[in-house]
Amino acid sequence: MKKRTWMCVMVACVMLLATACGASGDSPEGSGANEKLVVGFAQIGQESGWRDAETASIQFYAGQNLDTIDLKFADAQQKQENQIKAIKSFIEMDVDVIGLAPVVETGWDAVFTEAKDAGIPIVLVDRMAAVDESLYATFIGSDFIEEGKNAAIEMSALLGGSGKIVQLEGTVGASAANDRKKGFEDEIAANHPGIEIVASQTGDFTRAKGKEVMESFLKTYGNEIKGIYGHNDDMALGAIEAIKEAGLKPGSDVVVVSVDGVKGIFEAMAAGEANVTIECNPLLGPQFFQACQTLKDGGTVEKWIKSEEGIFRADTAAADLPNRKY
Ligand code: GYE
Repeated sequence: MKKRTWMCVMVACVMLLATACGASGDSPEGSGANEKLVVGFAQIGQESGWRDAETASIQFYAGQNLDTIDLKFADAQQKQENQIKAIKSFIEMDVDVIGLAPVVETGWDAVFTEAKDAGIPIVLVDRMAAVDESLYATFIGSDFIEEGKNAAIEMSALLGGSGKIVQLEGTVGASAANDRKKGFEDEIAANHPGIEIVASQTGDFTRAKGKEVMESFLKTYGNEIKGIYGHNDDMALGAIEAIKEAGLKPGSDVVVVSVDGVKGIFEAMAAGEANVTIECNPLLGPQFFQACQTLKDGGTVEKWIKSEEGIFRADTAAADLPNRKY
């Protein structure tokens, strides 16, 4: 071969190599610059209006940013084992970040360690996991103890400091249930001696179970019950149905305090059938993806990205309703 032909072959080879490097993202300088953020999200399920709003927020944000975000979404149908399976498959796919709303608090150490060993950060969304801080990057969500405490203060004020009440707890073992119970009960025990919690049972954060459990409470305690505290609005809405079917007036005969701030409870408050909701923000999509991007870029995020939330009462519910986003 002539010298010129050799030169051409060599130049071509170098160019090919350069293209190959660029395509695989191996070149140290350009690495990741044009790549999408690949995120796996292991959702709990569809137990409540709040959960649906959170899912919508995450999917909407990803849908608006299809050119930069690739979202792999899994619905675990309330089962921890399904969430663990989803996390394992995200690890296999080598996603950039894994998002998880842990259905229960415990039992995550092994799979979180697998993610850590694979170099994939975990972002906890809306519920906490009881693991060492080194096993997750950040928790984006609310202060459930504070929510429970506020619910207790509101309940006591509605009842003038005394009366028998019942509690509808969320999913057994969920951080949102554990802490909303603790915050509420600690505040009652410390500062509201006239309030007596006569019964407390899980309604699994669903409207149907909330109704069922309230029916059984009403059978046992009848009109002795002066208030119900629901760990979420959906269970409170179920309880409201049960109270009405028992011939009592929710909102007055039995006061209703719950957590979330979904539209349904604002409608109930505007109709005089519920009294207070402690807001818990489900619209976490934008914050979630921002944290994921920061982590992908090698930046650091706060260990707890706390939601800012309010307390809403029946007297302003009709005016508040048009402004509610979920
Ligand atoms: O309050 C409830 C939902 O984890 C904060 O889960 C969330 C809770 C929310 O099902 O409605």
